[in-house]
Amino acid sequence: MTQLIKFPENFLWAAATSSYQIEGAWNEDGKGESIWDRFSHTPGMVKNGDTGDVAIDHYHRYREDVALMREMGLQAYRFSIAWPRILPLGRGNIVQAGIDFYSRLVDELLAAGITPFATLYHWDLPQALQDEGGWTVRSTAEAFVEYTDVITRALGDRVKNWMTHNEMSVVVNDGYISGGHAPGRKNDFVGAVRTGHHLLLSHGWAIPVIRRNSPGCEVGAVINANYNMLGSNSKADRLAHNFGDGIWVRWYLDALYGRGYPADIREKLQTSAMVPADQWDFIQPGDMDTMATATDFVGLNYYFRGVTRSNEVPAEENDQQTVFQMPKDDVNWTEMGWEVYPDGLRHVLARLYFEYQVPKIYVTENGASYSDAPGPDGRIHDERRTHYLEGHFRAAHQAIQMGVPLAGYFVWSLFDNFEWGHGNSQRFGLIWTDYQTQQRIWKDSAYWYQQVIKQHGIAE
Ligand code: IFM
Repeated sequence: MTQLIKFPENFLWAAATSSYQIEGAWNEDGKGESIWDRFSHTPGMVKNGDTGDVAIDHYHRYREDVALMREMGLQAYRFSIAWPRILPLGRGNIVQAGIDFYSRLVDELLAAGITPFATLYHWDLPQALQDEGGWTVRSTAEAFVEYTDVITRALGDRVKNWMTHNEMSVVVNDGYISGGHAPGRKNDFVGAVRTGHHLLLSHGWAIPVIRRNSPGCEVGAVINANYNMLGSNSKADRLAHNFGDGIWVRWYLDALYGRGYPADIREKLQTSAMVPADQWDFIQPGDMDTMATATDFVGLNYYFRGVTRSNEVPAEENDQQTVFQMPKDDVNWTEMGWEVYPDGLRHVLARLYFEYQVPKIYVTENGASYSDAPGPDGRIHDERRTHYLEGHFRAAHQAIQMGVPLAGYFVWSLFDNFEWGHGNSQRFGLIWTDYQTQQRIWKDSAYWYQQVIKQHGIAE
Protein backbone atom coordinates (compact mmCIF):
# COMPACT_ATOMS: atom_id res chain seq x y z
CA MET A 1 0.00 0.00 0.00
CA THR A 2 1.26 3.49 -0.85
CA GLN A 3 2.35 5.46 2.19
CA LEU A 4 0.84 8.93 2.40
CA ILE A 5 2.31 12.21 3.51
CA LYS A 6 -0.68 13.52 5.44
CA PHE A 7 -1.44 17.19 6.00
CA PRO A 8 -2.82 18.66 9.26
CA GLU A 9 -6.48 17.94 9.87
CA ASN A 10 -7.85 21.43 9.12
CA PHE A 11 -5.53 22.14 6.20
CA LEU A 12 -7.56 23.55 3.29
CA TRP A 13 -7.17 22.34 -0.30
CA ALA A 14 -8.27 25.04 -2.63
CA ALA A 15 -7.81 26.90 -5.92
CA ALA A 16 -7.72 30.54 -7.00
CA THR A 17 -8.74 32.86 -9.83
CA SER A 18 -9.26 36.60 -10.27
CA SER A 19 -12.07 38.69 -11.70
CA TYR A 20 -10.50 40.19 -14.82
CA GLN A 21 -8.83 36.92 -15.73
CA ILE A 22 -12.04 34.86 -15.82
CA GLU A 23 -15.24 36.87 -15.73
CA GLY A 24 -15.60 38.48 -19.14
CA ALA A 25 -18.82 40.56 -19.36
CA TRP A 26 -16.55 43.57 -19.30
CA ASN A 27 -19.28 46.11 -19.96
CA GLU A 28 -22.43 44.35 -18.81
CA ASP A 29 -24.99 45.20 -16.15
CA GLY A 30 -23.61 48.67 -15.51
CA LYS A 31 -19.98 47.70 -14.94
CA GLY A 32 -17.52 50.58 -15.38
CA GLU A 33 -14.30 50.47 -17.37
CA SER A 34 -11.23 49.20 -15.53
CA ILE A 35 -7.59 50.01 -16.22
CA TRP A 36 -7.21 46.49 -17.62
CA ASP A 37 -10.10 47.08 -20.06
CA ARG A 38 -8.35 50.24 -21.22
CA PHE A 39 -4.90 48.62 -21.35
CA SER A 40 -5.98 45.48 -23.23
CA HIS A 41 -8.01 47.57 -25.68
CA THR A 42 -4.89 49.60 -26.47
CA PRO A 43 -3.14 48.03 -29.50
CA GLY A 44 0.23 46.44 -28.75
CA MET A 45 -0.17 46.10 -25.00
CA VAL A 46 -1.26 42.44 -24.76
CA LYS A 47 0.10 39.53 -26.77
CA ASN A 48 -1.97 38.73 -29.86
CA GLY A 49 -4.31 41.59 -28.99
CA ASP A 50 -6.13 39.34 -26.50
CA THR A 51 -8.47 40.96 -23.99
CA GLY A 52 -10.50 39.91 -20.98
CA ASP A 53 -13.72 41.07 -22.67
CA VAL A 54 -15.05 37.51 -22.65
CA ALA A 55 -12.21 35.65 -20.88
CA ILE A 56 -13.73 32.31 -19.83
CA ASP A 57 -17.19 33.82 -19.44
CA HIS A 58 -17.35 32.94 -15.77
CA TYR A 59 -19.79 35.81 -15.18
CA HIS A 60 -22.42 33.79 -17.03
CA ARG A 61 -21.14 30.31 -16.21
CA TYR A 62 -20.38 30.61 -12.50
CA ARG A 63 -22.95 27.94 -11.55
CA GLU A 64 -21.40 25.38 -13.87
CA ASP A 65 -17.96 26.42 -12.58
CA VAL A 66 -18.90 25.98 -8.94
CA ALA A 67 -20.25 22.53 -9.83
CA LEU A 68 -16.77 21.69 -11.19
CA MET A 69 -15.17 22.91 -7.97
CA ARG A 70 -17.50 20.74 -5.94
CA GLU A 71 -16.76 17.71 -8.09
CA MET A 72 -13.02 18.31 -7.62
CA GLY A 73 -13.59 18.41 -3.87
CA LEU A 74 -12.27 21.95 -3.33
CA GLN A 75 -12.70 23.03 0.27
CA ALA A 76 -12.12 26.72 -0.42
CA TYR A 77 -12.09 29.00 -3.44
CA ARG A 78 -10.25 32.30 -3.81
CA PHE A 79 -11.79 34.79 -6.22
CA SER A 80 -11.56 38.55 -6.54
CA ILE A 81 -14.19 41.23 -6.80
CA ALA A 82 -14.13 43.66 -9.71
CA TRP A 83 -14.33 47.09 -8.10
CA PRO A 84 -15.82 48.73 -11.25
CA ARG A 85 -18.70 46.22 -11.18
CA ILE A 86 -19.68 47.60 -7.79
CA LEU A 87 -18.77 51.29 -8.20
CA PRO A 88 -18.31 52.02 -11.94
CA LEU A 89 -16.55 55.31 -11.25
CA GLY A 90 -14.68 54.02 -8.22
CA ARG A 91 -16.80 55.88 -5.69
CA GLY A 92 -20.34 57.23 -5.41
CA ASN A 93 -22.88 55.45 -7.57
CA ILE A 94 -23.36 51.80 -6.53
CA VAL A 95 -24.50 49.15 -9.03
CA GLN A 96 -26.73 46.60 -7.33
CA ALA A 97 -26.40 44.12 -10.24
CA GLY A 98 -22.66 43.90 -9.55
CA ILE A 99 -23.21 43.18 -5.88
CA ASP A 100 -25.88 40.61 -6.76
CA PHE A 101 -23.46 38.70 -8.99
CA TYR A 102 -20.98 38.16 -6.16
CA SER A 103 -23.78 37.47 -3.71
CA ARG A 104 -25.10 34.69 -5.95
CA LEU A 105 -21.57 33.31 -6.41
CA VAL A 106 -21.03 33.23 -2.64
CA ASP A 107 -24.37 31.51 -2.06
CA GLU A 108 -23.56 28.95 -4.72
CA LEU A 109 -20.16 28.25 -3.10
CA LEU A 110 -21.62 27.90 0.36
CA ALA A 111 -24.34 25.57 -0.92
CA ALA A 112 -21.56 23.44 -2.43
CA GLY A 113 -19.72 23.34 0.91
CA ILE A 114 -16.86 25.53 -0.40
CA THR A 115 -15.48 28.32 1.80
CA PRO A 116 -15.21 31.63 -0.09
CA PHE A 117 -11.98 33.65 0.20
CA ALA A 118 -12.50 37.06 -1.42
CA THR A 119 -9.75 39.38 -2.65
CA LEU A 120 -10.79 43.02 -2.82
CA TYR A 121 -8.18 44.21 -5.31
CA HIS A 122 -6.64 42.01 -7.97
CA TRP A 123 -5.61 44.85 -10.28
CA ASP A 124 -8.81 46.00 -12.02
CA LEU A 125 -8.89 49.59 -10.79
CA PRO A 126 -11.78 51.71 -12.11
CA GLN A 127 -10.39 53.74 -15.02
CA ALA A 128 -12.14 56.84 -13.66
CA LEU A 129 -9.84 56.72 -10.63
CA GLN A 130 -6.80 56.20 -12.86
CA ASP A 131 -7.81 59.36 -14.69
CA GLU A 132 -7.44 61.20 -11.37
CA GLY A 133 -3.97 59.74 -10.77
CA GLY A 134 -4.74 56.13 -9.80
CA TRP A 135 -2.80 54.73 -6.87
CA THR A 136 -0.27 57.56 -7.06
CA VAL A 137 -2.80 59.78 -5.25
CA ARG A 138 -4.13 59.44 -1.72
CA SER A 139 -7.75 59.89 -2.78
CA THR A 140 -7.67 56.47 -4.48
CA ALA A 141 -6.82 54.90 -1.12
CA GLU A 142 -9.81 56.73 0.34
CA ALA A 143 -12.04 55.46 -2.48
CA PHE A 144 -10.82 51.91 -1.79
CA VAL A 145 -12.15 52.18 1.74
CA GLU A 146 -15.55 53.31 0.41
CA TYR A 147 -15.63 50.35 -1.99
CA THR A 148 -14.53 47.99 0.80
CA ASP A 149 -17.33 49.25 3.00
CA VAL A 150 -19.96 48.72 0.30
CA ILE A 151 -18.93 45.20 -0.64
CA THR A 152 -18.17 43.90 2.85
CA ARG A 153 -21.53 45.21 4.09
CA ALA A 154 -23.17 43.20 1.31
CA LEU A 155 -21.18 39.96 1.66
CA GLY A 156 -19.73 40.13 5.16
CA ASP A 157 -22.43 37.96 6.68
CA ARG A 158 -21.33 35.04 4.50
CA VAL A 159 -17.72 35.70 3.48
CA LYS A 160 -15.45 35.33 6.49
CA ASN A 161 -12.04 35.36 4.82
CA TRP A 162 -10.94 38.61 3.20
CA MET A 163 -7.81 39.59 1.36
CA THR A 164 -7.13 43.25 0.69
CA HIS A 165 -4.56 43.53 -2.11
CA ASN A 166 -3.03 40.96 -4.41
CA GLU A 167 0.72 41.34 -5.00
CA MET A 168 1.27 45.03 -4.33
CA SER A 169 4.84 44.79 -5.64
CA VAL A 170 3.59 43.64 -9.05
CA VAL A 171 1.11 46.52 -9.22
CA VAL A 172 4.04 48.84 -8.49
CA ASN A 173 6.84 47.32 -10.54
CA ASP A 174 4.90 46.13 -13.58
CA GLY A 175 2.50 49.07 -13.61
CA TYR A 176 5.07 51.85 -13.07
CA ILE A 177 8.57 50.56 -13.87
CA SER A 178 8.47 47.90 -16.59
CA GLY A 179 5.13 49.11 -17.97
CA GLY A 180 4.06 45.55 -18.84
CA HIS A 181 0.86 45.89 -16.83
CA ALA A 182 -1.83 48.56 -16.63
CA PRO A 183 -1.52 51.49 -16.45
CA GLY A 184 1.66 50.88 -18.47
CA ARG A 185 3.99 53.51 -17.05
CA LYS A 186 7.70 53.01 -17.58
CA ASN A 187 10.52 54.03 -15.22
CA ASP A 188 8.22 56.21 -13.16
CA PHE A 189 9.99 55.62 -9.85
CA VAL A 190 8.20 58.38 -8.00
CA GLY A 191 4.84 57.04 -9.24
CA ALA A 192 5.96 53.60 -8.13
CA VAL A 193 6.73 54.45 -4.51
CA ARG A 194 3.61 56.59 -4.22
CA THR A 195 1.54 53.69 -5.60
CA GLY A 196 3.04 51.23 -3.13
CA HIS A 197 2.40 53.65 -0.29
CA HIS A 198 -1.26 54.19 -1.09
CA LEU A 199 -1.86 50.47 -1.60
CA LEU A 200 -0.35 49.72 1.82
CA LEU A 201 -2.20 52.60 3.41
CA SER A 202 -5.54 51.54 1.97
CA HIS A 203 -4.90 48.00 3.20
CA GLY A 204 -4.48 49.33 6.74
CA TRP A 205 -7.51 51.63 6.52
CA ALA A 206 -9.69 48.82 5.16
CA ILE A 207 -9.03 46.33 7.97
CA PRO A 208 -11.29 47.84 10.68
CA VAL A 209 -14.00 48.40 8.07
CA ILE A 210 -13.90 44.74 7.05
CA ARG A 211 -13.90 43.58 10.67
CA ARG A 212 -16.91 45.80 11.46
CA ASN A 213 -18.94 44.55 8.49
CA SER A 214 -17.95 40.90 8.72
CA PRO A 215 -17.95 39.93 12.38
CA GLY A 216 -15.61 37.06 13.22
CA CYS A 217 -13.81 37.26 9.87
CA GLU A 218 -10.10 36.85 9.18
CA VAL A 219 -8.20 39.39 7.07
CA GLY A 220 -4.82 39.51 5.38
CA ALA A 221 -2.85 40.86 2.44
CA VAL A 222 -1.48 38.70 -0.37
CA ILE A 223 2.18 39.18 -1.12
CA ASN A 224 4.29 37.64 -3.86
CA ALA A 225 7.67 36.46 -2.73
CA ASN A 226 9.71 34.19 -4.90
CA TYR A 227 12.97 32.72 -3.66
CA ASN A 228 15.71 35.22 -4.39
CA MET A 229 19.23 33.81 -4.37
CA LEU A 230 22.60 35.42 -4.72
CA GLY A 231 24.25 34.61 -8.04
CA SER A 232 27.73 34.83 -6.53
CA ASN A 233 29.50 36.36 -3.60
CA SER A 234 30.81 39.36 -5.54
CA LYS A 235 30.07 42.75 -4.00
CA ALA A 236 28.08 43.86 -7.04
CA ASP A 237 25.90 40.76 -6.90
CA ARG A 238 25.31 41.16 -3.18
CA LEU A 239 24.20 44.76 -3.68
CA ALA A 240 21.96 43.87 -6.61
CA HIS A 241 20.41 40.98 -4.68
CA ASN A 242 19.75 43.11 -1.63
CA PHE A 243 18.14 45.84 -3.71
CA GLY A 244 16.02 43.39 -5.73
CA ASP A 245 14.78 41.60 -2.64
CA GLY A 246 14.31 45.00 -0.98
CA ILE A 247 12.01 46.50 -3.60
CA TRP A 248 10.06 43.30 -4.33
CA VAL A 249 9.68 41.78 -0.89
CA ARG A 250 11.08 43.61 2.14
CA TRP A 251 9.47 46.93 1.25
CA TYR A 252 6.02 45.39 1.79
CA LEU A 253 6.69 42.89 4.54
CA ASP A 254 8.60 45.40 6.66
CA ALA A 255 5.79 47.94 6.29
CA LEU A 256 3.05 45.39 7.01
CA TYR A 257 4.85 44.04 10.07
CA GLY A 258 5.64 47.35 11.75
CA ARG A 259 9.25 47.96 10.72
CA GLY A 260 8.59 50.87 8.37
CA TYR A 261 10.18 51.07 4.94
CA PRO A 262 13.66 49.48 4.85
CA ALA A 263 16.13 52.35 5.39
CA ASP A 264 18.80 50.94 3.06
CA ILE A 265 16.39 50.72 0.13
CA ARG A 266 14.95 54.15 0.75
CA GLU A 267 18.45 55.59 0.87
CA LYS A 268 19.39 53.89 -2.37
CA LEU A 269 16.26 55.25 -4.06
CA GLN A 270 17.19 58.73 -2.86
CA THR A 271 20.92 58.73 -3.54
CA SER A 272 20.44 57.29 -7.01
CA ALA A 273 17.91 60.10 -7.62
CA MET A 274 15.29 57.55 -8.62
CA VAL A 275 13.12 59.12 -5.94
CA PRO A 276 14.76 62.41 -4.89
CA ALA A 277 14.73 63.38 -1.21
CA ASP A 278 12.12 66.10 -1.75
CA GLN A 279 9.62 63.65 -3.27
CA TRP A 280 8.67 61.74 -0.13
CA ASP A 281 6.08 64.13 1.26
CA PHE A 282 3.28 61.67 0.44
CA ILE A 283 4.12 59.88 3.72
CA GLN A 284 1.96 61.50 6.38
CA PRO A 285 2.20 61.12 10.15
CA GLY A 286 0.59 57.90 11.30
CA ASP A 287 0.67 56.20 7.86
CA MET A 288 3.27 53.63 8.80
CA ASP A 289 1.29 52.62 11.90
CA THR A 290 -1.86 52.27 9.80
CA MET A 291 -0.13 49.90 7.36
CA ALA A 292 0.97 47.74 10.26
CA THR A 293 -2.58 47.24 11.56
CA ALA A 294 -2.76 43.67 12.84
CA THR A 295 -3.99 41.04 10.41
CA ASP A 296 -4.85 37.37 10.90
CA PHE A 297 -2.83 35.85 8.10
CA VAL A 298 -0.68 36.57 5.11
CA GLY A 299 -1.28 35.05 1.69
CA LEU A 300 1.86 33.97 -0.15
CA ASN A 301 2.03 33.68 -3.93
CA TYR A 302 5.10 31.64 -4.79
CA TYR A 303 6.17 30.46 -8.24
CA PHE A 304 9.94 30.23 -8.83
CA ARG A 305 13.51 30.98 -7.84
CA GLY A 306 15.36 34.02 -9.07
CA VAL A 307 19.15 34.10 -9.10
CA THR A 308 20.56 37.63 -9.03
CA ARG A 309 23.59 38.56 -11.06
CA SER A 310 24.39 42.22 -11.27
CA ASN A 311 24.78 43.57 -14.77
CA GLU A 312 27.61 45.68 -13.37
CA VAL A 313 29.87 42.83 -12.30
CA PRO A 314 33.36 43.53 -13.65
CA ALA A 315 34.81 40.81 -15.87
CA GLU A 316 37.40 39.73 -13.30
CA GLU A 317 34.67 39.01 -10.76
CA ASN A 318 32.49 37.22 -13.24
CA ASP A 319 34.34 33.95 -13.17
CA GLN A 320 33.46 33.40 -9.54
CA GLN A 321 31.40 30.32 -9.09
CA THR A 322 27.74 30.98 -9.80
CA VAL A 323 24.72 29.22 -8.37
CA PHE A 324 23.72 26.07 -10.16
CA GLN A 325 20.47 26.34 -12.06
CA MET A 326 18.57 23.42 -13.48
CA PRO A 327 19.19 22.72 -17.16
CA LYS A 328 16.83 24.75 -19.33
CA ASP A 329 14.54 21.95 -20.39
CA ASP A 330 10.77 21.82 -20.28
CA VAL A 331 10.64 19.86 -17.02
CA ASN A 332 12.73 22.25 -14.98
CA TRP A 333 11.33 25.45 -16.47
CA THR A 334 7.71 26.35 -17.06
CA GLU A 335 6.50 28.01 -20.23
CA MET A 336 6.58 31.37 -18.43
CA GLY A 337 10.36 30.88 -18.33
CA TRP A 338 10.21 30.34 -14.57
CA GLU A 339 12.51 27.84 -12.89
CA VAL A 340 10.75 24.97 -11.10
CA TYR A 341 12.22 25.20 -7.60
CA PRO A 342 10.00 23.68 -4.90
CA ASP A 343 12.61 24.05 -2.16
CA GLY A 344 12.29 27.81 -2.52
CA LEU A 345 8.72 27.59 -1.24
CA ARG A 346 9.96 26.02 1.98
CA HIS A 347 12.56 28.76 2.37
CA VAL A 348 10.06 31.57 1.77
CA LEU A 349 7.48 30.07 4.14
CA ALA A 350 10.17 29.75 6.79
CA ARG A 351 11.24 33.36 6.17
CA LEU A 352 7.71 34.63 6.67
CA TYR A 353 7.30 32.78 9.92
CA PHE A 354 10.74 33.06 11.47
CA GLU A 355 11.65 36.58 10.29
CA TYR A 356 8.23 38.21 10.55
CA GLN A 357 6.37 35.98 13.04
CA VAL A 358 3.34 35.82 10.74
CA PRO A 359 0.66 34.04 12.79
CA LYS A 360 -0.92 32.13 9.93
CA ILE A 361 -0.05 31.65 6.28
CA TYR A 362 -1.94 30.45 3.23
CA VAL A 363 -0.25 29.70 -0.05
CA THR A 364 -2.74 31.81 -1.99
CA GLU A 365 -1.19 31.03 -5.40
CA ASN A 366 1.16 28.41 -6.76
CA GLY A 367 1.05 26.67 -10.09
CA ALA A 368 2.63 26.33 -13.50
CA SER A 369 1.96 27.31 -17.08
CA TYR A 370 2.18 24.50 -19.63
CA SER A 371 0.25 24.46 -22.87
CA ASP A 372 -0.68 20.74 -23.03
CA ALA A 373 -3.92 20.42 -24.98
CA PRO A 374 -6.39 17.57 -25.58
CA GLY A 375 -4.69 14.63 -27.31
CA PRO A 376 -6.20 12.02 -29.64
CA ASP A 377 -7.76 10.32 -26.61
CA GLY A 378 -9.46 13.60 -25.71
CA ARG A 379 -7.48 13.84 -22.45
CA ILE A 380 -4.88 16.36 -21.41
CA HIS A 381 -1.75 14.66 -20.15
CA ASP A 382 -0.08 17.46 -18.23
CA GLU A 383 2.37 15.39 -16.15
CA ARG A 384 4.65 18.41 -15.80
CA ARG A 385 1.98 20.31 -13.88
CA THR A 386 1.35 17.36 -11.57
CA HIS A 387 5.10 17.04 -11.06
CA TYR A 388 5.33 20.76 -10.26
CA LEU A 389 2.48 20.70 -7.77
CA GLU A 390 3.57 17.51 -6.09
CA GLY A 391 7.05 18.94 -5.47
CA HIS A 392 5.60 22.12 -4.01
CA PHE A 393 3.10 20.28 -1.80
CA ARG A 394 6.01 18.26 -0.46
CA ALA A 395 7.96 21.44 0.28
CA ALA A 396 4.90 22.91 2.00
CA HIS A 397 4.64 19.81 4.14
CA GLN A 398 8.29 20.13 5.13
CA ALA A 399 7.65 23.73 6.15
CA ILE A 400 4.74 22.60 8.33
CA GLN A 401 7.05 20.09 9.98
CA MET A 402 9.46 22.95 10.72
CA GLY A 403 6.65 24.64 12.64
CA VAL A 404 5.37 27.04 9.96
CA PRO A 405 1.64 27.69 10.54
CA LEU A 406 0.53 26.95 6.98
CA ALA A 407 -3.24 26.60 6.90
CA GLY A 408 -4.10 25.94 3.27
CA TYR A 409 -3.06 25.87 -0.37
CA PHE A 410 -4.71 27.58 -3.31
CA VAL A 411 -3.54 26.21 -6.64
CA TRP A 412 -3.19 28.82 -9.37
CA SER A 413 -5.30 28.44 -11.26
CA LEU A 414 -8.52 26.53 -11.31
CA PHE A 415 -8.98 27.33 -15.01
CA ASP A 416 -6.83 28.41 -17.92
CA ASN A 417 -7.48 32.12 -18.13
CA PHE A 418 -6.34 35.53 -19.34
CA GLU A 419 -2.70 35.83 -18.26
CA TRP A 420 -2.31 39.62 -18.30
CA GLY A 421 0.30 40.82 -20.84
CA HIS A 422 0.60 37.26 -22.18
CA GLY A 423 -3.09 37.18 -23.06
CA ASN A 424 -4.48 33.68 -23.52
CA SER A 425 -1.10 32.24 -24.51
CA GLN A 426 -0.10 30.98 -21.05
CA ARG A 427 -2.23 28.26 -19.49
CA PHE A 428 -2.03 27.80 -15.71
CA GLY A 429 -5.29 25.88 -15.26
CA LEU A 430 -6.11 22.54 -13.70
CA ILE A 431 -9.04 22.74 -16.08
CA TRP A 432 -8.44 23.45 -19.75
CA THR A 433 -10.60 26.03 -21.46
CA ASP A 434 -11.48 26.15 -25.12
CA TYR A 435 -11.59 29.90 -25.73
CA GLN A 436 -13.84 29.47 -28.78
CA THR A 437 -16.53 27.23 -27.32
CA GLN A 438 -15.90 27.80 -23.59
CA GLN A 439 -15.85 24.05 -23.10
CA ARG A 440 -14.02 23.11 -19.89
CA ILE A 441 -11.97 19.88 -19.85
CA TRP A 442 -10.24 18.47 -16.80
CA LYS A 443 -6.50 18.00 -17.21
CA ASP A 444 -4.85 14.93 -15.68
CA SER A 445 -3.51 17.21 -12.93
CA ALA A 446 -7.11 18.05 -11.96
CA TYR A 447 -7.92 14.36 -11.47
CA TRP A 448 -4.69 13.99 -9.51
CA TYR A 449 -5.58 16.98 -7.31
CA GLN A 450 -9.02 15.49 -6.71
CA GLN A 451 -7.26 12.41 -5.32
CA VAL A 452 -4.90 14.49 -3.17
CA ILE A 453 -7.89 16.24 -1.63
CA LYS A 454 -9.70 12.96 -1.05
CA GLN A 455 -6.67 11.41 0.65
CA HIS A 456 -5.70 14.66 2.37
CA GLY A 457 -2.13 14.01 1.38
CA ILE A 458 0.34 13.03 -1.30
CA ALA A 459 2.14 9.79 -1.95
CA GLU A 460 5.35 9.31 0.05
O1 IFM B 1 -1.98 35.09 -13.19
C1 IFM B 1 -1.20 35.66 -12.22
C2 IFM B 1 -2.03 36.16 -11.06
O2 IFM B 1 -3.02 37.04 -11.47
C3 IFM B 1 -1.17 36.86 -10.04
N1 IFM B 1 -0.06 36.02 -9.66
C4 IFM B 1 0.72 35.39 -10.68
C5 IFM B 1 -0.18 34.67 -11.67
C6 IFM B 1 0.65 34.00 -12.76
O3 IFM B 1 1.40 34.95 -13.44
